[in-house]
Amino acid sequence: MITLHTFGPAFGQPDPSPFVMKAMALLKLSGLPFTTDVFAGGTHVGPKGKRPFIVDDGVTVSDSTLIRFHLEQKYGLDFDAHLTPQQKGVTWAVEKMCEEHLYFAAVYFRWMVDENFNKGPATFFNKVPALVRPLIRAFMRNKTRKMLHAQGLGRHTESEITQLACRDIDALAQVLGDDDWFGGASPCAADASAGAFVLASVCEHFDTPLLARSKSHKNLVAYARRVQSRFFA
Ligand SMILES: N[C@@H](CCC(=O)N[C@@H](CS)C(=O)NCC(=O)O)C(=O)O
Repeated sequence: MITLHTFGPAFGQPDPSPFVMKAMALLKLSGLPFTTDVFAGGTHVGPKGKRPFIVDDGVTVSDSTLIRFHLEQKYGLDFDAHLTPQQKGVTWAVEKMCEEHLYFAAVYFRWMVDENFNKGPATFFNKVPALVRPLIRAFMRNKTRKMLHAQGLGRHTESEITQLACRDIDALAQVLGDDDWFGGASPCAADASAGAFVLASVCEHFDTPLLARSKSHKNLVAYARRVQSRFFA
């Protein structure tokens, strides 16, 4: 049996982490039975210091893409079997744009904008004893600020980050076009990733430029609904 380690539902979505939502969607796509284990708090979130990770019959696999590879190898699956070589390349590029670029803009808007931080990530630490809670919140926010600076996006102004992130959202809408899925008529691996990121972008809990820009694309709004009902009903 596979156990997926998650953060648990938050902000009206299955998980605050798009990577966890991606892993959930991959597992749904695989058709394999799985259970979830929700993070109970503390500092140790997983073997690589990040979630998601799975434990599959005693084997631990950390990182959503490595989870994909594990499922494909161990269970003889190919999430992209119906794609042409060109589609495989394009959907991989779409997936990595979401994960290695759009993700950091989403982190910026949730963690660095006071209003969003206070009603969002700050609540992750609600179980921390009240006396040290403000310190832990400030420490984790500062850690995230340093991570964004090291990655590079955090060096830009908010309007520059907005410009870059909106270009990602537009690109998602342009590549999707009139198709139901990035995989065409049926979902592929990249739909687990892009689906999770589009869902996170249209999260109404946060006031972000990603929300406004996503809502300006009718096909992305319809796609988000499709993702919700296919993977997270
Ligand atoms: N490349 C990883 C990224 C996973 C990731 O960044 N997870 C974040 C949540 S979105 C995390 O666990 N952060 C905890 C931390 O950094 O302390 C994947 O694809 O799974």
